[in-house]
Amino acid sequence: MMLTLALSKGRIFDDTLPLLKAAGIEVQDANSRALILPTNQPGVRVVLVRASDVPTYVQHGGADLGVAGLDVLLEHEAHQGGTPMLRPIDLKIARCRLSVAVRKGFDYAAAVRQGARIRVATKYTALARQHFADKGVHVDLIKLYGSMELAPLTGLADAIVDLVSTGSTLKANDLVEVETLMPISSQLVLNPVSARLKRDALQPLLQSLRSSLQP
Ligand code: PRT
Ligand code: MG
Repeated sequence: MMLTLALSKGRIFDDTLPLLKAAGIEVQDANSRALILPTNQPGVRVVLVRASDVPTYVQHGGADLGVAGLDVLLEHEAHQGGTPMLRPIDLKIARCRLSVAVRKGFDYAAAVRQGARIRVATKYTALARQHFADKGVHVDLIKLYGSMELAPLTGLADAIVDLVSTGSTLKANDLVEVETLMPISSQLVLNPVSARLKRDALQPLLQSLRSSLQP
């Protein structure tokens, strides 16, 4: 039986490799251009997909399991009618936070207090919509696919909702963080059918991952 694990190139791949290694799985040909990578275990392979495609692959069985940021996972779930996916392990990697940021000098508190309509640019439209609805703030959401930081600087938006880690990207663009929606880390997500049908292969892998997370 083959287990297929979906990962995205970049920080998730880089931070997942050591966890897999500690669990006895070594990804091979990691620097090739191939999108399917074998591992030292004949029953485990890795597929490389876009970060935002990991939940889609796992949900529809293109992969049995995957690693996705909580940001990507919750946004995916919201667009799929809110049904939560199975996520048995918080891997605690690729940590950051989802925050609201505005241009330095923009009085966010006043705009919110006055009940003004604010324009918010983000890749996370569902999470942003929910956040501002909970606060009772009227927003016009502007969907972007990247470089959110540019939106307040060009007058496209008053605020952005984006990931912040060190804060240096905001700083370099004269933006300030004014609110945090939630802390983010990467989650192991499981296809529900695989969870049942491939249980015997999955359980030891999940167990080793859990123990490799213990400090
Ligand atoms: O790049 P692509 O469009 O394929 O996908 P992606 O951008 O979603 O992938 P990737 O690898 O950049 O991010 C994958 C996951 O890493 C995200 O879904 C998050 O869960 C997690 N993660 C952790 C981050 C960051 N930290 C992070 N700092 N993802 C993005 N950033 C970006 C942020 O968007 C901002 O532009 O880094 C910038 C801020 O960083 P600081 O350190 O300057 O604050
Ligand atoms: Mg990126």
